[in-house]
Amino acid sequence: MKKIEHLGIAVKDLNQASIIYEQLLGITSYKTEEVESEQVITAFFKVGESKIELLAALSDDSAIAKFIEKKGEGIHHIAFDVEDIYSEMKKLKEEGFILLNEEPKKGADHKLICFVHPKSTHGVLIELCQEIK
Ligand code: CMX
Repeated sequence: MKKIEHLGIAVKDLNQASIIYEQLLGITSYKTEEVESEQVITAFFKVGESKIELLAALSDDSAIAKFIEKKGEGIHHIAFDVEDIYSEMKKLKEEGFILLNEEPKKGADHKLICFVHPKSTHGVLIELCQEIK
C-alpha cells in the first residue's frame, strides 16, 4: 500500500455537501462523476496529496443509500493507493481478508478498485485502488 488515496464520505445531497466542503477546504471540486455500476454520484476534492470523495446514492439499492439509512451521513470508506491491485488482492485473500470483488472493477476517477469487507477490518470499509494508466 502506497498511501491513503482518498476518504469516502457518504452524503444525502451532493450539491449541498459540495458547497459545505468547498467552504471548509477553500477549493472547488475538481470532478463530479457518476459510477453507474455502484449507483453513486461522486464529487472529488484535492487537499494536498490526499483526496476527499463525497458520495451520494443514485438509487435506493446503492450501498450509499443503505449505509446512510443505517448509520447516517459520514465517513464511508478509506481508500489506499496500490501499485498492483491483482497482487495486493491475492495477498490479502491468502491472509484471510474478505474481499468484496473476485476481480478488480472500474471505479471513479480512473481507478481499478476492490473493496475489503468491514467485518475483516474492525468495522472500516477499505478500498484498494490502482490508477489506470
Ligand atoms: N463501513 C463500516 N461498516 C459498514 C459499512 C461501511 N461503509 N457498510 C456496511 N457496514 C456494516 C453494517 O453496518 C453491518 O454491520 P452489523 O452487522 O454490525 O450491523 C455490516 O457491515 C453488514 O454487512 P453485510 O450484511 O455483509 O452487507 P451490507 O448489505 O450492509 O453491505 C457492504 C455492506 C460493505 C458489503 C456493501 O456496502 C458493499 O459491498 N460495499 C462495497 C461497494 C460500495 O461501497 N460502493 C459504494 C462506493 C463506490 C465508490 O467509492 O465509487
